[in-house]
Amino acid sequence: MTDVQKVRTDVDNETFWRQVGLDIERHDELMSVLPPVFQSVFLSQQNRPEKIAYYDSFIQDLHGKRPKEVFERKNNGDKVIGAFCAFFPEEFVHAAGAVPLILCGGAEFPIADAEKILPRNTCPLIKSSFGFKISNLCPYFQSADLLVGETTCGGKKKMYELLGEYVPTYVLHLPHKKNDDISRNLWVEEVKKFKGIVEDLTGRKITDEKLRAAIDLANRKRLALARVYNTRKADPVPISGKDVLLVMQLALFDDAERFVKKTNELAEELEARVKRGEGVAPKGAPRVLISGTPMTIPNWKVHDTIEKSGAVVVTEESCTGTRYFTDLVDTKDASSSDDLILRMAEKYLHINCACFTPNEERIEDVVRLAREYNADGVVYYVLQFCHEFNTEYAKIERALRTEGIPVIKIETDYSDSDRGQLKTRIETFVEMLKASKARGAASLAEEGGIKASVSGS
Ligand code: BJ8
Repeated sequence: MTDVQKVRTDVDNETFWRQVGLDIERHDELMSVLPPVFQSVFLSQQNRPEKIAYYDSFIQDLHGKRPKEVFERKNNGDKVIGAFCAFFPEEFVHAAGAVPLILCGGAEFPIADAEKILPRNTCPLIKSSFGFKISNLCPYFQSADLLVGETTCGGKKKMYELLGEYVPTYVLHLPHKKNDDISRNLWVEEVKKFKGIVEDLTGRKITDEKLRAAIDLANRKRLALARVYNTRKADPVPISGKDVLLVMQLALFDDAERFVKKTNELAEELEARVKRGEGVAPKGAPRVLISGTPMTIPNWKVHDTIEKSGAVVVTEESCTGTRYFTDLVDTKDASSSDDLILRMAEKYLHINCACFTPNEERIEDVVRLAREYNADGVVYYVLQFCHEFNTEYAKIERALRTEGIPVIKIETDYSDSDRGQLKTRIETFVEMLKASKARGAASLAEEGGIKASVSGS
């Protein structure tokens, strides 16, 4: 980058946004919606952990401080690589001293622009992501030197072709059958190739030493998130599902080292709360697992509706949840660069995206997580027009019903038009969970009474 192209970051936000080419008027309109929503969804909650303040302040200056940091890195010669999926091998990006960002759109605002090019009956995540770029509404998007897509669902694949007309875009070839050797080898080769692409873009060699350090960093991020999630197994739950969703969403934007530090601090506070029996919802409140498509900023409506109905979200089987952090890259005994890449490729192939066939591991995972987190019910969340996750529901529903775990499917988009309907359906579901918990408690008490009278007679 030449001096002429440098973006000044020691300026007010509006000056910064002008420099990076945002459509200021529309951007103002977009950002004006955020504070009241954030107030109603997050700040109105009672008894939040203190350490959540870091994530609040990140959101409150979402398009200011962090994008400026990213442009500062660009000014210093580092590249920025944006992606849209949990399959993005961020380790290579860290190892090359570049900045990884996940750029999935979670807002309704740019969708009308996207629909001038993309079919209306496309998943909102795809339309919103594309819309943010073509409408110049996102400073993170403006920073990207390369975008990385992947061959997961059909809608994304075709959108990436169009996105490539605006920003250089590389599409990772992800096979759709994970349990055969041909697919596995293809993916290993693709991951290897991607390493070369990052090296070419950055002009920096990814040595084994740098790659090991980057793997360690990404693993520490996953472990910090797992630590937070682990505290949610307690009853009462020490943190709301909304707050954890916020943490997850920022894992995709923040500086990785800082994020690890802040998230471990949060986990420490939550662990202390669990020891004291302190929670954000009353002990015994219905516990909900959300399973399905990812939720990116500012897509908070399902968590918000569930928690305002008197239940608490205790985990998310999602790429903005457990699918993002569950597996680590195991570098033990890896003796060569090829070995490290193989371990990385294997870790990523364990992500149970509905684009795979068959995908039995995901079905088993949902049941396992429901048990582990002691969930009373599952909300299966599908973004409209996502055929992969929508179709997979049939098998998940069957597995959950066999286990006696109630489930409801919510298919929605980013608009607020179905808020009322959503609220009614979720409230009914939560009432049903409450009633079934009350019945369970009554029959336990009755059983206890019988046992006491038998032993007393
Ligand atoms: S690994 S879940 S992040 S693809 S919701 S765009 S699948 S039509 S987001 Fe995903 Fe990677 Fe899979 Fe995870 Fe398509 Fe479905 Fe939309 Fe989706």
